[in-house]
Amino acid sequence: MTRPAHPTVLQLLPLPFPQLQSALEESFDVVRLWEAANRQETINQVADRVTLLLTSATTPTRADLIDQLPALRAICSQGVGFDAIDVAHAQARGIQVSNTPDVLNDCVADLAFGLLLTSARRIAQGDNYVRTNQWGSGPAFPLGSSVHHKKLGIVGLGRIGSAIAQRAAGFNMHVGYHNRTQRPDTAHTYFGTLAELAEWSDFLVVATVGGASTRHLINETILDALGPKGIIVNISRGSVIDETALVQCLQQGRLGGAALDVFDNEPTVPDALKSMENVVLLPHIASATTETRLAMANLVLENACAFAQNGKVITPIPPQ
Ligand code: NAP
Ligand code: 8YV
Repeated sequence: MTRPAHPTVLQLLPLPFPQLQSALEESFDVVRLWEAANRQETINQVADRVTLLLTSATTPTRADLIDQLPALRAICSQGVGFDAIDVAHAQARGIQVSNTPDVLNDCVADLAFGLLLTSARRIAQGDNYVRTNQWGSGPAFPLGSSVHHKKLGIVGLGRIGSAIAQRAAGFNMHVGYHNRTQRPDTAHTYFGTLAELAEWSDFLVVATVGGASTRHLINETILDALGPKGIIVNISRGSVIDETALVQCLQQGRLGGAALDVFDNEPTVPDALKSMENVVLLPHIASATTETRLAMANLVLENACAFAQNGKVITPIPPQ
């Protein structure tokens, strides 16, 4: 089969660096959908010739869009999570789907630790205390919790979870984890149920996948098992935690604190969470450094180019 010299790419959002966007446009016939005045009209005009779709982990890429593109052969996504993409639907049609695993592990793990330290050591509260001139005039700053030598539970000891465990070693922490399957390649303590892990943990970091299979995995029972001194950190997906239960447990003092990078209905964050001092909130920035986003975008481009050259993406998502 001969491949067109400049395959047509339907791009849902720009690559985050101008030089990479230019490189893409040198090798492909690019349809910049994010700029389209009428999105549906643009799709209709190019649908028959689009072989490649560029998207991201946080850009909905659903079956209804995929089905409008009869010539589509590959989807390249920026980011590792794929709960926003109908991967199984695409794969059933023989469409390859790639993501950007590994290049963001360290960055996301760094932020998970940043969140844990910010919550346990009250770093954001301390910053506010100084800025608002309470230091020296207001009430004494409350004591935090030590992080070193404590028990860290990791929900999802995968690529990112393992990078979090590495960092915990530097803090002399004890690491336990819960996956559906015990890993043969680690000495960290395995817990067959999430409730047992939460009961054991001082801090619980959520690093599992998003999507239907993990929706509300962290519910009231798990939060109660973590308890009034426990802190939950989430860098995975908001859907993994039942936000209503989280708010209730925090309001009733049944959970010590929460440090969250992700939410169920981004960018909407429940007002109740915004009003609590023992909650740290970030706008989904765990992979958002120049270095990491450059590595991710480069990998998207490499996947697109590999597909154009030899018909195969280089970091495919396994069959779903
Ligand atoms: P990964 O290597 O596939 O790891 C996922 C882990 O979750 C695996 O150890 C898996 O083990 C476990 N798991 C899956 N389903 C589970 C379940 N039902 N119960 C318990 N454990 C389960 O993925 P990764 O590269 O580390 O990425 C993890 C997630 O982080 C991504 O999917 C994404 O949602 C999120 N993420 C967020 C950001 C951000 O900006 N906040 C950035 C990057 C990634 P088993 O299969 O044995 O269960
Ligand atoms: C980004 C993410 O928000 O990789 C993921 O799963 O959630 C994040 O890295 C996103 O992919 C940015 O494009």
